[in-house]
Amino acid sequence: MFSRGLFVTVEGGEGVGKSTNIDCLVNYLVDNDIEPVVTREPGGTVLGEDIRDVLLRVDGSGMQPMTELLLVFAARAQHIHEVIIPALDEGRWVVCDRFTDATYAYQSGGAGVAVETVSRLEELVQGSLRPDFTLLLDAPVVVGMARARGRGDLDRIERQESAFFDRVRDSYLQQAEQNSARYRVIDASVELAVVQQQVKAVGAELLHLWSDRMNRRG
Ligand code: T5A
Repeated sequence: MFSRGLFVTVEGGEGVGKSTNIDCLVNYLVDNDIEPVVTREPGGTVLGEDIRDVLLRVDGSGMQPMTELLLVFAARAQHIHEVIIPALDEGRWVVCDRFTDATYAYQSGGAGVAVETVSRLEELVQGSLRPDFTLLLDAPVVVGMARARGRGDLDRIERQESAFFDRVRDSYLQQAEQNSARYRVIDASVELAVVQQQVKAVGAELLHLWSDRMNRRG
């Protein structure tokens, strides 16, 4: 367990600032001599990025929630095998923009797939792999969607109705409450400089966690 690297995921609704704050976190880590593998879901591999295109393109295909769920896990299976496990096995940190908590939030919370169905696929595809630490960037849906719209055209998932994103947010907050040891929640609706101060504090906490692990390894 302790020879393994650290698996950090960053979650949140649409446009809350995951990409922006992952950059901030990664810069902080690099300044402190940690060079993480930075990746994302859906995606992170050639095949996974192709699946991402299928998932997000606006083509009126009427994709079913179960189809979406299986595509997300297909991309994840490849990502785990090609990128995440090899990096963790080398003792490296992995910082991943979304992981399976997003599936619970979007496919289950948002689209209504049973939680048990997601959890069966999670066992099947991931075995015992779970994030060590998850940062949830939380903001009201109107705030995130305004930022997402400000950035350009909305993709297929971003075009869901706002009640869908309310359910996504509720699911994330519930997951954070149920897994409070692993989660840190940051209010991402405030000024970016204030958010980033807290992101750096999370970075410092991660470095402590890592150094404790290293010390226990001896
Ligand atoms: N999905 C994913 C599933 O349905 N199931 C799954 O299992 C998985 C893994 C793509 C989609 O896939 C779905 C969920 C998604 O719909 P994505 O690309 O990670 O996933 O999702 P997005 O939320 O669309 O990611 P974005 O890159 O679009 O948004 P970010 O990264 O949250 O936001 P960011 O950093 O690009 O910021 C958006 C804008 O806001 C500004 C930024 O400068 C930028 O312009 N901003 C702020 N402005 C003011 N104040 C702040 N505090 C700000 N923070 C950022």
